[in-house]
Amino acid sequence: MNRAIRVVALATAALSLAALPTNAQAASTTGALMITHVRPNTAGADVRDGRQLNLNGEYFIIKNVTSRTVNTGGYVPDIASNTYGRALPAYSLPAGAKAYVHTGSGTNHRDRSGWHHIYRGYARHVLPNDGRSRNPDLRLKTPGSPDNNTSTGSISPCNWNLAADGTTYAC
Ligand SMILES: [Ca+2]
Ligand SMILES: [Ca+2]
Repeated sequence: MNRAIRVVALATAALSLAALPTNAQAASTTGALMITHVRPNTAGADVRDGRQLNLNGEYFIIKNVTSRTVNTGGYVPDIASNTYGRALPAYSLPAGAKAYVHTGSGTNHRDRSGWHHIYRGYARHVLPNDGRSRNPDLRLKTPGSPDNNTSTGSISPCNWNLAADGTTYAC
């Protein structure tokens, strides 16, 4: 490699390093699905006059990290502070694809931008805005795992501590 080419190569390497996210945490998984982001605190008021608002503005994002389609059915999001979590509905998430997992109701689908949307069908918010008492705040577990606040079956964790209004966090 001559000197000019070497300088260009080094500059390119520096640029790609600068473009990397700077979060101290990094999303991780030991399974087929990984939680990459979370928005625990829906934008605006969560409840007004006893009505739960903007339920689908509360969500977490999962990614299929494999090279094959994965059925999300049965995976257990354990929020680590109770034991009434609902397993994910059946949905075919293509290889490498990402899905918003919304708290409220809707029809599971892929949008025009290529993002997938999965709905849990709750009538209230379920991700704690204040997760300071737990770490992690959310664990994704393999199908059939217990929703019991332990790490049994856990493949991917996410932690956010105190979530600001309408803010998305990297896991
Ligand atoms: Ca919440
Ligand atoms: Ca809010």
